[in-house]
Amino acid sequence: MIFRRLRIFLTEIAFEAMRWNVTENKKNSQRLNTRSVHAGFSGDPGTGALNPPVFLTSTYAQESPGVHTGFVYARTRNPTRDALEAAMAELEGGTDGIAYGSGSAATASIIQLLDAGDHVVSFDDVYGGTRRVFEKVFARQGLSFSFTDLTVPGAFEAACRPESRLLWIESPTNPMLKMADIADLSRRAHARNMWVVVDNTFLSPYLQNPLALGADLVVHSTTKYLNGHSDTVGGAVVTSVPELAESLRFLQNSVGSIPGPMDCYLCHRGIKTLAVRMERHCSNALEIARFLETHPRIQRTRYPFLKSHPQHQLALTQTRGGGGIVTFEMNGNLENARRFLESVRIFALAESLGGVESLIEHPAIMTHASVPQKVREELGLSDTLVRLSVGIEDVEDLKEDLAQALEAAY
Ligand code: P1T
Repeated sequence: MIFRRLRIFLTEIAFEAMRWNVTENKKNSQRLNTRSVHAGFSGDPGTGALNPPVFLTSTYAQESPGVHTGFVYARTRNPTRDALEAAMAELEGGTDGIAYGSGSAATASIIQLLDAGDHVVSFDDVYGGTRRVFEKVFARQGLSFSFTDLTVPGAFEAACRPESRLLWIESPTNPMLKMADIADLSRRAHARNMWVVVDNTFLSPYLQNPLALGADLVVHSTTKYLNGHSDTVGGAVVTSVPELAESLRFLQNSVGSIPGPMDCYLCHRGIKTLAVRMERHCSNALEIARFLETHPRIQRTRYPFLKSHPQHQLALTQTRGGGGIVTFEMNGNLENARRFLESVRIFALAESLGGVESLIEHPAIMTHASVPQKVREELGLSDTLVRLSVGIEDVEDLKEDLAQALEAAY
């Protein structure tokens, strides 16, 4: 009996030591590359293992009813998930990270913080699935949503109502890469007692930290750059507001939209190379954007670090890089776009983004098919709009691939 209690006590100390190390790392304010490698786990105190163990368990034995190690049931807590959540919090500069089974589950969880009757102001050009869950799921439950172009001065105020509680920003947006001034909008939303959420999926914490700019919640589809290898689906929310963290933890446990331990491990492993991957994504994407911008078959190329981007100056001050996504409109019609997308050899024609391999997709038919056609037209999601997720391959190979597919498309 005494040994078992001692074991429980030692386990608690070990996990506290792990957390303490994480806090110390944060205090040291290490630089981004170092933080990506070490965030969330500083070695297993028992064995010295460098990587977090994968705890494949649904439950934990208790010494006596209510006497336990702090781990009771795996929906509520799992040490492998704890490590990923600590990493996310550290990278985004928040106090609390909460992990989910998908980015969509993370999005839904934030909306579940609201009450029937509340109103959300959202950027108009968000991921198709985000608009879908707002309009097709939560609107049925008494919440209302307004979609507005946050790049237009005064558009935010015009969309607000007395019952507005939340501002939803995606920056850059999916797929048009519009950018919102997070610091300015956060000030204006806070003046109206609204919470500010930023979906930071497209840039990752390596390139943009919304909490430092004034946002209250940052949300990620970790499926993308954080994992980086296209082998898990996951999501995360980070905040420094205790009240929001507590409510999100309660929801995570009550609704149960958690990731499994193996997926947490894989995502955390991916994060270790986030910094080097993002550097290559950015340099490859910028070069491809410049190549497309001068290509005779391309009408318009969008990339935040091109001088022609409407919010280029904002991109330079708000972010540390343009990211890996490039969107462009081709000349011609849907048939040309189809032939182009069928002709690529290195780029894979697939939904998703942020993995090491380059992907290409047609937003109107694929990722944003759930957006009503009228709205797609208003946003510019035309039949000839193409989105690239530029991977980390040799950029010359990627340019050659796009060039030959453009040749084949007409
Ligand atoms: O796919 P999931 O992990 O559930 O994440 C949803 C999501 C949330 N936010 C943004 C900005 C996203 O781009 C996504 C998912 N997007 C795609 C699958 C896509 O191809 O655009």
